Amino acid sequence: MSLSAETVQTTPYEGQKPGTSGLRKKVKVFVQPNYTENFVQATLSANGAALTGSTLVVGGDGRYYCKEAAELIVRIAAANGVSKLLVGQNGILSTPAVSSLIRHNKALGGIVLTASHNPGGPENDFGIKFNCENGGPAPDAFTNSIHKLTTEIKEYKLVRGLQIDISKVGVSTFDIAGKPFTVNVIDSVADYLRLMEEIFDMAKLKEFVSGKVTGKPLKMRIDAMNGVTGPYVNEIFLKSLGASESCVVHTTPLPDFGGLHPDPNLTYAKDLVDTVAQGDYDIGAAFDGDGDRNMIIGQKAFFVTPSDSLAVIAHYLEAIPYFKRNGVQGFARSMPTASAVDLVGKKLGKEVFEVPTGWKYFGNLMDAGRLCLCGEESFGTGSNHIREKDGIWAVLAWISVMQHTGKGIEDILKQHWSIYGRNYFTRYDYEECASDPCNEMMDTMEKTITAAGFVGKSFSSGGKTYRVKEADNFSYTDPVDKSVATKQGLRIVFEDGSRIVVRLSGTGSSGATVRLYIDSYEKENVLGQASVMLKPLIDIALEISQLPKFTGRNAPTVIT
Ligand code: VG1
Ligand code: CO
Repeated sequence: MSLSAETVQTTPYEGQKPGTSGLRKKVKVFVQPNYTENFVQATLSANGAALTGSTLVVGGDGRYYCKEAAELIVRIAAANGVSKLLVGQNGILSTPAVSSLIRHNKALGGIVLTASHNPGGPENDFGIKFNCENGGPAPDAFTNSIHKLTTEIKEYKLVRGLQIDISKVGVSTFDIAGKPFTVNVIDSVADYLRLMEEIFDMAKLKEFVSGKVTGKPLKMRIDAMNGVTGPYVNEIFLKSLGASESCVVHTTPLPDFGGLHPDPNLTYAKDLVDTVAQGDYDIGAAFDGDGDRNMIIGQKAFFVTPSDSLAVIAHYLEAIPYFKRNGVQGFARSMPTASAVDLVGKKLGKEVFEVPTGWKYFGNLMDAGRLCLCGEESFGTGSNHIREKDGIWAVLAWISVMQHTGKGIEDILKQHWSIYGRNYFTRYDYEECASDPCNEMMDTMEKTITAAGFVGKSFSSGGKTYRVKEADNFSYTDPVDKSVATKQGLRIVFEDGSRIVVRLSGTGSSGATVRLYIDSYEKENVLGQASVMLKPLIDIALEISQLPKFTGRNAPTVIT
Protein backbone atom coordinates (compact mmCIF):
# COMPACT_ATOMS: atom_id res chain seq x y z
CA MET A 1 0.00 0.00 0.00
CA SER A 2 1.30 3.42 -0.86
CA LEU A 3 0.97 6.11 1.79
CA SER A 4 1.24 9.80 1.16
CA ALA A 5 2.55 12.75 3.09
CA GLU A 6 0.36 15.67 4.00
CA THR A 7 1.32 19.22 4.87
CA VAL A 8 -0.16 20.57 8.11
CA GLN A 9 -0.42 24.33 8.74
CA THR A 10 1.03 25.52 12.04
CA THR A 11 2.21 28.65 13.84
CA PRO A 12 5.42 29.17 15.84
CA TYR A 13 5.74 28.67 19.59
CA GLU A 14 8.04 30.93 21.52
CA GLY A 15 10.92 29.54 23.53
CA GLN A 16 11.88 26.49 21.45
CA LYS A 17 15.54 27.27 22.01
CA PRO A 18 17.68 24.24 22.87
CA GLY A 19 19.76 24.75 26.03
CA THR A 20 22.95 23.07 27.24
CA SER A 21 21.62 19.79 25.90
CA GLY A 22 18.40 19.88 23.90
CA LEU A 23 14.99 21.40 24.45
CA ARG A 24 13.56 20.66 27.90
CA LYS A 25 10.09 21.66 28.99
CA LYS A 26 7.28 20.32 31.11
CA VAL A 27 5.32 17.48 29.49
CA LYS A 28 2.30 19.81 29.56
CA VAL A 29 4.16 22.16 27.22
CA PHE A 30 5.22 19.42 24.79
CA VAL A 31 1.70 18.01 24.46
CA GLN A 32 0.18 21.30 23.30
CA PRO A 33 -1.16 21.05 19.75
CA ASN A 34 1.73 21.04 17.24
CA TYR A 35 4.39 21.88 19.88
CA THR A 36 6.38 18.66 19.46
CA GLU A 37 5.58 18.54 15.72
CA ASN A 38 7.01 22.05 15.21
CA PHE A 39 10.22 21.26 17.02
CA VAL A 40 10.74 17.92 15.28
CA GLN A 41 10.09 19.48 11.86
CA ALA A 42 12.56 22.31 12.61
CA THR A 43 15.15 19.78 13.80
CA LEU A 44 14.80 17.73 10.64
CA SER A 45 14.79 20.81 8.39
CA ALA A 46 17.99 22.08 10.02
CA ASN A 47 19.75 19.19 8.25
CA GLY A 48 18.98 20.73 4.87
CA ALA A 49 19.37 18.64 1.73
CA ALA A 50 21.25 15.88 3.57
CA LEU A 51 17.94 14.75 5.09
CA THR A 52 16.64 13.24 1.87
CA GLY A 53 17.50 9.55 1.75
CA SER A 54 19.18 9.64 5.17
CA THR A 55 19.23 7.22 8.10
CA LEU A 56 18.31 8.50 11.57
CA VAL A 57 18.35 6.89 15.02
CA VAL A 58 15.42 7.48 17.38
CA GLY A 59 15.20 6.52 21.03
CA GLY A 60 14.89 7.87 24.53
CA ASP A 61 15.05 7.18 28.22
CA GLY A 62 11.56 5.74 28.59
CA ARG A 63 10.10 8.69 30.42
CA TYR A 64 6.48 9.75 30.09
CA TYR A 65 5.61 10.78 26.48
CA CYS A 66 8.68 9.03 24.96
CA LYS A 67 6.71 6.39 23.11
CA GLU A 68 4.17 8.83 21.69
CA ALA A 69 6.93 11.19 20.61
CA ALA A 70 8.88 8.35 18.96
CA GLU A 71 5.82 7.31 16.97
CA LEU A 72 5.20 10.90 15.95
CA ILE A 73 8.81 11.26 14.79
CA VAL A 74 8.40 8.16 12.62
CA ARG A 75 5.44 9.81 10.86
CA ILE A 76 7.17 13.18 10.44
CA ALA A 77 10.48 11.65 9.29
CA ALA A 78 8.67 9.50 6.71
CA ALA A 79 7.05 12.60 5.25
CA ASN A 80 10.36 14.47 5.10
CA GLY A 81 12.17 12.07 2.80
CA VAL A 82 14.20 10.17 5.43
CA SER A 83 14.70 6.67 4.08
CA LYS A 84 15.53 4.64 7.18
CA LEU A 85 14.93 4.90 10.91
CA LEU A 86 16.55 2.81 13.60
CA VAL A 87 14.21 2.92 16.57
CA GLY A 88 14.94 1.41 19.97
CA GLN A 89 12.41 -1.21 21.06
CA ASN A 90 9.61 0.53 22.99
CA GLY A 91 11.47 3.76 22.21
CA ILE A 92 14.24 2.81 24.66
CA LEU A 93 17.84 3.81 23.91
CA SER A 94 20.32 5.37 26.30
CA THR A 95 22.04 8.54 25.14
CA PRO A 96 25.42 6.77 24.81
CA ALA A 97 23.72 3.95 22.88
CA VAL A 98 22.27 6.48 20.41
CA SER A 99 25.71 7.98 19.91
CA SER A 100 27.17 4.55 19.21
CA LEU A 101 24.36 3.58 16.82
CA ILE A 102 24.74 6.78 14.81
CA ARG A 103 28.44 6.06 14.36
CA HIS A 104 28.14 2.35 13.59
CA ASN A 105 25.37 2.87 11.08
CA LYS A 106 26.83 6.01 9.49
CA ALA A 107 23.54 7.72 10.18
CA LEU A 108 22.94 11.41 9.56
CA GLY A 109 22.06 11.81 13.22
CA GLY A 110 19.79 10.80 16.02
CA ILE A 111 16.88 12.19 17.99
CA VAL A 112 17.12 11.52 21.70
CA LEU A 113 13.93 11.77 23.72
CA THR A 114 15.01 12.71 27.19
CA ALA A 115 15.22 15.46 29.75
CA SER A 116 18.20 13.56 31.17
CA HIS A 117 18.50 14.10 34.93
CA ASN A 118 15.26 16.08 35.22
CA PRO A 119 12.31 14.27 36.89
CA GLY A 120 9.74 12.62 34.61
CA GLY A 121 6.01 11.90 34.58
CA PRO A 122 2.96 13.85 33.39
CA GLU A 123 3.69 16.73 35.78
CA ASN A 124 7.40 16.85 35.07
CA ASP A 125 9.85 17.19 32.22
CA PHE A 126 10.26 15.90 28.69
CA GLY A 127 13.01 16.77 26.25
CA ILE A 128 14.27 16.35 22.71
CA LYS A 129 17.83 16.63 21.52
CA PHE A 130 19.55 16.08 18.23
CA ASN A 131 22.92 14.41 17.76
CA CYS A 132 24.81 14.87 14.50
CA GLU A 133 26.62 12.37 12.31
CA ASN A 134 29.69 12.16 14.55
CA GLY A 135 27.32 10.90 17.26
CA GLY A 136 27.69 14.01 19.39
CA PRO A 137 25.20 16.64 20.55
CA ALA A 138 24.47 19.22 17.86
CA PRO A 139 26.87 22.17 18.12
CA ASP A 140 25.68 25.72 18.82
CA ALA A 141 25.46 26.71 15.14
CA PHE A 142 23.11 23.79 14.51
CA THR A 143 20.88 24.38 17.53
CA ASN A 144 20.72 28.07 16.67
CA SER A 145 19.47 27.12 13.24
CA ILE A 146 16.84 24.81 14.77
CA HIS A 147 15.70 27.68 16.97
CA LYS A 148 15.51 30.09 14.04
CA LEU A 149 13.40 27.62 12.08
CA THR A 150 10.98 27.23 15.02
CA THR A 151 10.37 30.98 14.98
CA GLU A 152 9.45 30.97 11.28
CA ILE A 153 7.63 27.66 10.94
CA LYS A 154 4.40 27.71 8.94
CA GLU A 155 3.88 24.02 8.23
CA TYR A 156 5.14 20.54 8.96
CA LYS A 157 4.88 17.31 7.02
CA LEU A 158 3.33 14.13 8.29
CA VAL A 159 2.33 10.70 7.03
CA ARG A 160 -0.76 10.41 9.17
CA GLY A 161 -1.68 6.88 8.21
CA LEU A 162 1.68 5.35 9.13
CA GLN A 163 1.06 2.95 11.98
CA ILE A 164 4.01 1.24 13.54
CA ASP A 165 4.32 -1.04 16.54
CA ILE A 166 7.63 -0.21 18.21
CA SER A 167 7.19 -2.85 20.90
CA LYS A 168 8.49 -5.61 18.61
CA VAL A 169 11.97 -5.93 17.14
CA GLY A 170 11.81 -6.18 13.35
CA VAL A 171 11.98 -4.42 10.01
CA SER A 172 8.98 -2.83 8.29
CA THR A 173 9.13 -1.20 4.90
CA PHE A 174 6.56 1.25 3.61
CA ASP A 175 5.96 2.90 0.29
CA ILE A 176 5.68 6.64 0.78
CA ALA A 177 4.54 8.21 -2.48
CA GLY A 178 6.61 5.75 -4.49
CA LYS A 179 9.74 5.77 -2.30
CA PRO A 180 10.68 3.06 0.19
CA PHE A 181 10.80 3.99 3.90
CA THR A 182 12.17 1.48 6.38
CA VAL A 183 11.64 1.35 10.12
CA ASN A 184 13.99 -1.00 11.90
CA VAL A 185 12.95 -1.56 15.52
CA ILE A 186 16.14 -2.73 17.19
CA ASP A 187 17.15 -4.37 20.43
CA SER A 188 18.01 -1.48 22.78
CA VAL A 189 21.18 -3.02 24.20
CA ALA A 190 22.89 -5.27 21.59
CA ASP A 191 25.00 -2.67 19.75
CA TYR A 192 26.13 -1.01 22.99
CA LEU A 193 27.05 -4.34 24.57
CA ARG A 194 29.21 -5.17 21.56
CA LEU A 195 30.98 -1.83 21.95
CA MET A 196 31.72 -2.41 25.64
CA GLU A 197 33.09 -5.87 24.78
CA GLU A 198 35.49 -4.22 22.33
CA ILE A 199 36.67 -1.64 24.87
CA PHE A 200 37.05 -3.69 28.04
CA ASP A 201 38.46 -7.12 28.80
CA MET A 202 35.12 -8.56 29.91
CA ALA A 203 36.53 -12.03 30.64
CA LYS A 204 39.11 -10.56 32.99
CA LEU A 205 36.53 -8.32 34.64
CA LYS A 206 34.21 -11.29 35.08
CA GLU A 207 36.94 -13.22 36.89
CA PHE A 208 37.58 -10.19 39.08
CA VAL A 209 33.89 -9.76 39.89
CA SER A 210 33.54 -13.46 40.71
CA GLY A 211 36.55 -13.39 43.04
CA LYS A 212 38.21 -16.25 41.17
CA VAL A 213 41.65 -14.67 41.47
CA THR A 214 41.29 -12.56 44.58
CA GLY A 215 39.28 -15.15 46.53
CA LYS A 216 36.70 -12.46 47.29
CA PRO A 217 33.81 -11.55 44.96
CA LEU A 218 33.51 -7.85 44.20
CA LYS A 219 30.51 -6.48 46.03
CA MET A 220 28.74 -3.97 43.80
CA ARG A 221 25.58 -1.95 44.19
CA ILE A 222 24.48 -0.62 40.83
CA ASP A 223 21.46 1.67 40.92
CA ALA A 224 19.75 2.38 37.58
CA MET A 225 17.29 4.76 39.33
CA ASN A 226 14.45 3.44 37.13
CA GLY A 227 16.01 5.21 34.19
CA VAL A 228 17.07 3.88 30.82
CA THR A 229 20.16 2.03 32.07
CA GLY A 230 18.14 -0.82 33.63
CA PRO A 231 18.25 -3.14 30.58
CA TYR A 232 21.92 -2.29 29.96
CA VAL A 233 22.79 -2.97 33.61
CA ASN A 234 21.04 -6.34 33.53
CA GLU A 235 22.77 -7.39 30.34
CA ILE A 236 26.25 -6.16 31.26
CA PHE A 237 26.56 -6.55 35.02
CA LEU A 238 24.40 -9.63 35.50
CA LYS A 239 24.91 -11.56 32.28
CA SER A 240 28.37 -10.51 31.04
CA LEU A 241 30.09 -9.98 34.39
CA GLY A 242 28.12 -12.62 36.27
CA ALA A 243 27.20 -10.40 39.22
CA SER A 244 24.39 -11.62 41.46
CA GLU A 245 20.85 -10.27 41.19
CA SER A 246 21.22 -8.49 44.52
CA CYS A 247 23.93 -6.22 43.04
CA VAL A 248 21.51 -4.30 40.85
CA VAL A 249 18.47 -2.23 41.79
CA HIS A 250 15.79 -0.06 40.15
CA THR A 251 16.43 -1.66 36.77
CA THR A 252 12.96 -1.21 35.28
CA PRO A 253 12.69 1.98 33.22
CA LEU A 254 9.53 3.73 34.43
CA PRO A 255 7.72 6.71 32.89
CA ASP A 256 8.06 8.68 36.14
CA PHE A 257 11.25 6.90 37.33
CA GLY A 258 9.10 5.49 40.14
CA GLY A 259 9.08 8.95 41.68
CA LEU A 260 12.89 8.98 41.91
CA HIS A 261 14.81 12.01 40.72
CA PRO A 262 17.23 10.29 38.35
CA ASP A 263 20.20 12.53 39.06
CA PRO A 264 23.15 10.55 40.41
CA ASN A 265 24.48 12.74 43.19
CA LEU A 266 24.68 12.57 46.97
CA THR A 267 21.27 14.19 47.39
CA TYR A 268 19.13 12.35 44.86
CA ALA A 269 20.85 8.95 44.93
CA LYS A 270 20.23 8.82 48.67
CA ASP A 271 19.10 5.20 48.67
CA LEU A 272 22.41 4.09 47.12
CA VAL A 273 24.49 6.25 49.44
CA ASP A 274 22.65 5.07 52.58
CA THR A 275 22.94 1.41 51.55
CA VAL A 276 26.62 1.52 50.64
CA ALA A 277 27.36 3.56 53.79
CA GLN A 278 26.59 0.47 55.85
CA GLY A 279 29.90 -0.98 54.68
CA ASP A 280 28.90 -4.13 52.79
CA TYR A 281 29.88 -2.95 49.30
CA ASP A 282 33.19 -2.30 47.52
CA ILE A 283 31.69 -0.03 44.87
CA GLY A 284 28.39 1.77 44.44
CA ALA A 285 27.26 3.45 41.24
CA ALA A 286 24.21 5.27 39.94
CA PHE A 287 23.19 6.76 36.60
CA ASP A 288 20.86 9.50 35.42
CA GLY A 289 17.65 9.06 33.43
CA ASP A 290 19.30 8.76 30.00
CA GLY A 291 22.41 6.90 31.16
CA ASP A 292 25.13 9.38 30.33
CA ARG A 293 25.95 10.41 33.91
CA ASN A 294 27.50 8.32 36.65
CA MET A 295 28.30 8.61 40.33
CA ILE A 296 30.96 6.37 41.85
CA ILE A 297 31.26 5.72 45.57
CA GLY A 298 33.58 3.35 47.39
CA GLN A 299 33.27 1.34 50.59
CA LYS A 300 31.22 3.08 53.28
CA ALA A 301 30.02 5.49 50.57
CA PHE A 302 33.43 7.12 50.11
CA PHE A 303 32.58 9.79 47.52
CA VAL A 304 34.63 10.17 44.35
CA THR A 305 34.16 13.65 42.88
CA PRO A 306 33.63 13.49 39.11
CA SER A 307 36.70 15.72 38.70
CA ASP A 308 38.82 13.19 40.59
CA SER A 309 37.19 10.27 38.80
CA LEU A 310 38.36 11.72 35.48
CA ALA A 311 41.89 12.24 36.77
CA VAL A 312 42.17 8.71 38.19
CA ILE A 313 40.94 7.10 34.96
CA ALA A 314 43.42 9.27 33.03
CA HIS A 315 46.21 8.03 35.29
CA TYR A 316 45.29 4.37 34.75
CA LEU A 317 44.34 4.28 31.07
CA GLU A 318 46.60 1.27 30.62
CA ALA A 319 44.01 -0.73 32.59
CA ILE A 320 41.63 -0.46 29.62
CA PRO A 321 42.47 -2.42 26.44
CA TYR A 322 40.84 0.20 24.17
CA PHE A 323 43.49 2.80 25.03
CA LYS A 324 46.32 0.31 24.63
CA ARG A 325 45.04 -0.35 21.14
CA ASN A 326 44.15 3.18 20.09
CA GLY A 327 46.75 5.17 21.95
CA VAL A 328 46.32 8.07 24.34
CA GLN A 329 45.65 11.51 22.87
CA GLY A 330 44.81 14.59 24.93
CA PHE A 331 42.43 15.10 27.86
CA ALA A 332 39.71 17.70 28.43
CA ARG A 333 37.31 18.99 31.03
CA SER A 334 34.55 21.57 31.16
CA MET A 335 35.55 24.92 32.63
CA PRO A 336 33.82 24.51 36.03
CA THR A 337 35.34 21.04 36.49
CA ALA A 338 38.23 20.98 38.98
CA SER A 339 41.58 20.80 37.27
CA ALA A 340 42.79 17.47 38.72
CA VAL A 341 43.06 15.94 35.23
CA ASP A 342 45.33 18.80 34.11
CA LEU A 343 47.99 17.54 36.51
CA VAL A 344 47.83 14.03 35.06
CA GLY A 345 48.01 15.45 31.54
CA LYS A 346 51.05 17.51 32.49
CA LYS A 347 52.81 14.47 33.94
CA LEU A 348 52.06 12.37 30.87
CA GLY A 349 52.93 15.19 28.46
CA LYS A 350 49.44 15.33 26.94
CA GLU A 351 47.40 18.31 25.72
CA VAL A 352 44.63 19.31 28.15
CA PHE A 353 41.66 21.38 26.96
CA GLU A 354 39.22 23.49 28.98
CA VAL A 355 35.87 23.87 27.21
CA PRO A 356 32.50 25.41 28.13
CA THR A 357 29.86 23.36 29.94
CA GLY A 358 28.16 20.79 27.68
CA TRP A 359 29.42 17.68 25.93
CA LYS A 360 29.01 19.22 22.48
CA TYR A 361 32.27 21.12 22.98
CA PHE A 362 34.37 17.95 23.14
CA GLY A 363 33.31 16.51 19.77
CA ASN A 364 35.51 18.54 17.41
CA LEU A 365 38.63 17.78 19.44
CA MET A 366 37.84 14.07 19.37
CA ASP A 367 37.11 14.11 15.64
CA ALA A 368 40.45 15.86 15.10
CA GLY A 369 42.26 13.10 17.00
CA ARG A 370 43.39 15.41 19.80
CA LEU A 371 41.21 14.12 22.64
CA CYS A 372 40.61 10.65 24.07
CA LEU A 373 39.24 11.21 27.59
CA CYS A 374 37.14 13.97 29.06
CA GLY A 375 34.72 14.83 31.79
CA GLU A 376 32.48 17.29 33.52
CA GLU A 377 32.00 17.93 37.23
CA SER A 378 28.30 17.20 36.70
CA PHE A 379 28.93 13.43 36.86
CA GLY A 380 29.91 13.09 33.22
CA THR A 381 32.84 10.95 32.16
CA GLY A 382 33.60 9.54 28.75
CA SER A 383 36.04 8.85 25.97
CA ASN A 384 36.33 9.01 22.22
CA HIS A 385 34.65 5.59 21.84
CA ILE A 386 31.50 7.68 21.24
CA ARG A 387 30.65 11.39 21.34
CA GLU A 388 28.60 11.44 24.55
CA LYS A 389 29.43 10.94 28.16
CA ASP A 390 28.81 7.37 29.18
CA GLY A 391 27.67 6.22 32.63
CA ILE A 392 28.08 2.48 32.26
CA TRP A 393 31.44 2.89 30.52
CA ALA A 394 32.63 4.90 33.55
CA VAL A 395 31.70 2.11 35.98
CA LEU A 396 33.43 -0.49 33.81
CA ALA A 397 36.47 1.81 33.71
CA TRP A 398 36.48 1.99 37.51
CA ILE A 399 36.15 -1.78 37.88
CA SER A 400 39.06 -2.11 35.45
CA VAL A 401 41.14 0.24 37.60
CA MET A 402 40.24 -1.73 40.74
CA GLN A 403 41.19 -4.97 39.01
CA HIS A 404 44.42 -3.48 37.69
CA THR A 405 45.57 -2.00 41.01
CA GLY A 406 44.09 -4.62 43.33
CA LYS A 407 43.05 -1.70 45.53
CA GLY A 408 39.80 -0.36 46.93
CA ILE A 409 38.41 2.98 45.78
CA GLU A 410 39.42 5.02 48.83
CA ASP A 411 43.00 3.75 48.63
CA ILE A 412 43.15 4.49 44.90
CA LEU A 413 42.10 8.10 45.58
CA LYS A 414 44.46 8.57 48.52
CA GLN A 415 47.34 7.31 46.46
CA HIS A 416 46.35 9.63 43.61
CA TRP A 417 46.31 12.65 45.93
CA SER A 418 49.69 11.69 47.39
CA ILE A 419 51.14 11.87 43.87
CA TYR A 420 49.32 14.89 42.45
CA GLY A 421 47.89 16.79 45.41
CA ARG A 422 44.14 17.25 45.78
CA ASN A 423 41.58 19.55 44.20
CA TYR A 424 38.87 20.01 46.81
CA PHE A 425 35.67 20.71 44.93
CA THR A 426 32.05 21.43 45.63
CA ARG A 427 29.06 22.65 43.68
CA TYR A 428 26.09 24.43 45.21
CA ASP A 429 22.86 24.42 43.19
CA TYR A 430 20.07 26.89 43.91
CA GLU A 431 17.24 25.36 41.91
CA GLU A 432 14.12 27.05 40.56
CA CYS A 433 14.87 30.60 41.60
CA ALA A 434 13.08 33.55 40.01
CA SER A 435 14.77 34.35 36.67
CA ASP A 436 14.95 38.16 36.74
CA PRO A 437 16.88 38.58 40.00
CA CYS A 438 19.28 35.83 38.90
CA ASN A 439 20.01 37.59 35.63
CA GLU A 440 20.50 40.79 37.59
CA MET A 441 22.88 39.01 39.94
CA MET A 442 24.95 37.75 37.01
CA ASP A 443 25.08 41.21 35.43
CA THR A 444 26.08 42.85 38.69
CA MET A 445 28.73 40.25 39.42
CA GLU A 446 30.15 40.50 35.93
CA LYS A 447 30.51 44.24 36.39
CA THR A 448 32.15 43.75 39.80
CA ILE A 449 34.72 41.22 38.69
CA THR A 450 35.64 42.92 35.44
CA ALA A 451 35.95 46.39 36.98
CA ALA A 452 39.37 48.00 37.13
CA GLY A 453 41.13 47.08 40.35
CA PHE A 454 39.41 43.73 40.92
CA VAL A 455 42.41 41.77 39.76
CA GLY A 456 44.98 41.97 42.54
CA LYS A 457 42.34 42.43 45.25
CA SER A 458 42.52 40.16 48.32
CA PHE A 459 39.63 38.44 50.07
CA SER A 460 39.89 36.87 53.51
CA SER A 461 37.68 34.48 55.42
CA GLY A 462 38.19 31.79 58.07
CA GLY A 463 41.88 32.61 58.39
CA LYS A 464 42.57 32.22 54.68
CA THR A 465 43.38 34.93 52.18
CA TYR A 466 42.96 34.69 48.42
CA ARG A 467 44.32 37.20 45.91
CA VAL A 468 42.58 37.56 42.55
CA LYS A 469 44.78 36.68 39.59
CA GLU A 470 42.20 36.71 36.81
CA ALA A 471 38.46 37.27 36.47
CA ASP A 472 36.18 37.14 33.43
CA ASN A 473 33.09 35.81 31.75
CA PHE A 474 34.55 32.68 30.17
CA SER A 475 34.70 32.51 26.41
CA TYR A 476 36.05 29.72 24.27
CA THR A 477 37.42 29.51 20.78
CA ASP A 478 37.20 26.00 19.37
CA PRO A 479 40.76 25.07 18.36
CA VAL A 480 39.45 23.07 15.38
CA ASP A 481 36.75 25.14 13.67
CA LYS A 482 37.52 28.42 15.46
CA SER A 483 33.87 28.92 16.46
CA VAL A 484 33.51 31.15 19.50
CA ALA A 485 31.24 30.59 22.52
CA THR A 486 30.95 33.63 24.79
CA LYS A 487 29.42 34.25 28.23
CA GLN A 488 29.99 30.71 29.45
CA GLY A 489 30.23 31.51 33.16
CA LEU A 490 31.75 34.01 35.56
CA ARG A 491 35.14 32.94 36.76
CA ILE A 492 37.46 34.24 39.44
CA VAL A 493 40.86 32.59 39.51
CA PHE A 494 43.08 33.23 42.54
CA GLU A 495 46.84 33.25 42.69
CA ASP A 496 47.08 29.79 44.30
CA GLY A 497 44.94 28.29 41.50
CA SER A 498 41.72 28.18 43.55
CA ARG A 499 38.61 29.23 41.63
CA ILE A 500 35.08 30.49 42.07
CA VAL A 501 32.73 29.92 39.13
CA VAL A 502 29.12 31.06 38.87
CA ARG A 503 26.78 30.28 35.98
CA LEU A 504 23.11 29.80 35.26
CA SER A 505 21.95 26.33 34.26
CA GLY A 506 20.85 25.73 30.69
CA THR A 507 18.92 22.53 31.35
CA GLY A 508 16.11 23.58 33.67
CA SER A 509 12.52 23.73 32.48
CA SER A 510 11.28 26.55 34.68
CA GLY A 511 12.80 29.50 36.54
CA ALA A 512 16.56 29.76 36.92
CA THR A 513 19.06 27.49 38.60
CA VAL A 514 22.22 29.10 39.87
CA ARG A 515 25.32 26.92 40.01
CA LEU A 516 28.20 27.96 42.23
CA TYR A 517 31.41 25.96 41.83
CA ILE A 518 34.33 26.09 44.24
CA ASP A 519 37.69 24.54 43.43
CA SER A 520 40.66 24.70 45.78
CA TYR A 521 43.97 22.93 45.34
CA GLU A 522 46.17 21.62 48.15
CA LYS A 523 49.53 20.01 47.49
CA GLU A 524 50.11 18.52 50.95
CA ASN A 525 46.95 18.81 53.01
CA VAL A 526 45.03 16.16 51.06
CA LEU A 527 43.05 14.30 53.72
CA GLY A 528 40.83 17.12 54.96
CA GLN A 529 37.06 17.26 54.80
CA ALA A 530 35.92 19.07 51.64
CA SER A 531 33.14 21.07 53.33
CA VAL A 532 35.57 22.35 55.97
CA MET A 533 38.42 23.05 53.56
CA LEU A 534 36.16 24.96 51.18
CA LYS A 535 34.17 26.99 53.72
CA PRO A 536 36.32 30.15 53.50
CA LEU A 537 36.13 30.27 49.71
CA ILE A 538 32.37 29.57 49.73
CA ASP A 539 31.84 32.52 52.07
CA ILE A 540 33.92 34.73 49.81
CA ALA A 541 31.89 33.59 46.77
CA LEU A 542 28.60 34.40 48.50
CA GLU A 543 29.94 37.82 49.44
CA ILE A 544 31.18 38.73 45.95
CA SER A 545 28.08 37.39 44.15
CA GLN A 546 25.59 38.69 46.74
CA LEU A 547 23.72 35.49 45.97
CA PRO A 548 21.60 35.41 49.15
CA LYS A 549 20.41 38.97 48.50
CA PHE A 550 19.46 38.37 44.85
CA THR A 551 17.96 34.89 45.17
CA GLY A 552 16.48 35.18 48.64
CA ARG A 553 18.06 31.80 49.41
CA ASN A 554 20.18 31.10 52.46
CA ALA A 555 21.06 27.56 51.48
CA PRO A 556 21.44 25.62 48.25
CA THR A 557 18.95 22.93 47.23
CA VAL A 558 21.69 20.48 46.28
CA ILE A 559 25.31 20.25 47.38
CA THR A 560 27.70 17.96 45.57
C1 VG1 B 1 24.13 20.42 33.09
C2 VG1 B 1 25.56 20.17 33.50
C3 VG1 B 1 26.43 19.98 32.27
C4 VG1 B 1 25.85 18.85 31.42
C5 VG1 B 1 24.40 19.13 31.08
C6 VG1 B 1 23.75 18.01 30.33
O1 VG1 B 1 24.04 21.62 32.36
O2 VG1 B 1 26.05 21.22 34.29
O3 VG1 B 1 27.75 19.70 32.69
O4 VG1 B 1 26.59 18.70 30.23
O5 VG1 B 1 23.67 19.34 32.27
O6 VG1 B 1 23.82 16.84 31.05
P1 VG1 B 1 23.54 22.99 33.02
O7 VG1 B 1 23.51 23.98 31.92
O8 VG1 B 1 22.22 22.70 33.67
O9 VG1 B 1 24.56 23.32 34.07
V1 VG1 B 1 22.62 15.68 30.85
O10 VG1 B 1 23.15 14.29 31.56
O11 VG1 B 1 21.37 16.48 31.71
O12 VG1 B 1 22.32 15.64 29.24
CO1 CO C 1 21.95 12.77 31.09
